[in-house]
Amino acid sequence: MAEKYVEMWKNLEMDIEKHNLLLNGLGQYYTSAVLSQKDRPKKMDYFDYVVSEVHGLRIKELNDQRAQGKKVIGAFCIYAPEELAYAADATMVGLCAGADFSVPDAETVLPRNLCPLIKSFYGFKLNRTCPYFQSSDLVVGETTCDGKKKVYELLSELVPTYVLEVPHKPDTQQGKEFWFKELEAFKTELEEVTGNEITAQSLKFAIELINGKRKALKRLSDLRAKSPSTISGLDGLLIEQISFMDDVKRFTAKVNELCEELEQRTKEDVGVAAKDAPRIMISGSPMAVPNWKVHSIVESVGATVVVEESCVGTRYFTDEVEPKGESLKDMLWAIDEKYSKIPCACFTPNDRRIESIKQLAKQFKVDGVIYYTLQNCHDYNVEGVKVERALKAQGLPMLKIETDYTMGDAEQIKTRIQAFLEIIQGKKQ
Ligand code: BJ8
Repeated sequence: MAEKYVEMWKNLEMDIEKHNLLLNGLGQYYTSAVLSQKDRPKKMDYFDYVVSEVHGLRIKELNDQRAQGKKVIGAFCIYAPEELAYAADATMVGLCAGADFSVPDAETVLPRNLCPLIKSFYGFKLNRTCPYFQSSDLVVGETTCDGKKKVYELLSELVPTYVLEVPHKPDTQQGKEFWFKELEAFKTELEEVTGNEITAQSLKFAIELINGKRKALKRLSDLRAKSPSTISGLDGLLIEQISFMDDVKRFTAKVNELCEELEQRTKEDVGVAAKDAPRIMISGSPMAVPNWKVHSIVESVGATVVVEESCVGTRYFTDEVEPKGESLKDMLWAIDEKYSKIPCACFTPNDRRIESIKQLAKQFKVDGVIYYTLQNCHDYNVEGVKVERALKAQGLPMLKIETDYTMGDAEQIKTRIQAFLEIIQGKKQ
């Protein structure tokens, strides 16, 4: 891919040499972790193609649109209301934040004992190897965890950054009213950046567009509740990751096509894992592309990941925006309602998340939960205590894994997962 796009990357002021190193590493990792899987659905071809062009053709599409005046808004969190961006005729994309590649660069500025996701995104902007960052006209941050909040101050020195203030008790009336004002302010900011007014009509269109994407992802997720698994957890995760980068309409259509194939597989009883393979839920910190470590390990030892209770997973698509009227205000309130339900561990209390985990465990008939925390992510780490208590009450085992983006602990994690699976097998017998 490199040759074809060098000019474009140069125009985006990327570090070409470093970026080549990144692409080579990613290509090899993708081949060994993803392409090597057996019996993948045919419709995964499209998603493999997207990944092969994720720094190429997709970036060209975005920049061709920019040349015609359309803006690109980069984001890191599912609290950034993408409906508003699309209503302003902009495109929202997820920014690079899931690789260790950029962490050493970040550590020349940031403290080392910080969440790898935060170090990763800051490093990607610093070392100019993320074409999504380089193509963004505006980056949207949010006051969720402290690490992110403070790093956005530094990030704003490198790229125009707008920070949404998120209420930390979003379920309260006060929280909802506060968030409504933030949504109005973000709407104004987007109108200024894009030069386009957000109208009731454009917002309605955007809500339907994004609801369509969430519906397709939910359809795919619900299919993963069937046994045997018709698609690997790793492929399921990959699609959830791609949802933040690809063209929304095309992506939605392709996910629905894949679902049709999986429905057929279910009818024919075709699976990618053994019928009695332990069914695992991964719950915790989000896994941005190319963070495939835990899924790969779990599935390499004979279990199957059936659901991700994560922002790259169910927290993103469980609820839709459901306006109760046609006015702009009605729709903004519907966005307010939907986003207030995202059970991020940054919020307090966060009982909605515990309830959601219990419900997912039932729906997906899971045998155990792997609680995944990125190092120094205090919110998810501490909340793990309550999650473990709730699962214990349901008789479900939980394994807590705290890790970063390096592969140094892969063998150790594998050993722990194997021991966890033995406990599950023992319980089953
Ligand atoms: S809504 S989970 S996407 S904030 S892992 S950076 S919390 S220290 S990413 Fe998140 Fe939005 Fe919440 Fe979801 Fe901080 Fe934890 Fe790192 Fe995190």
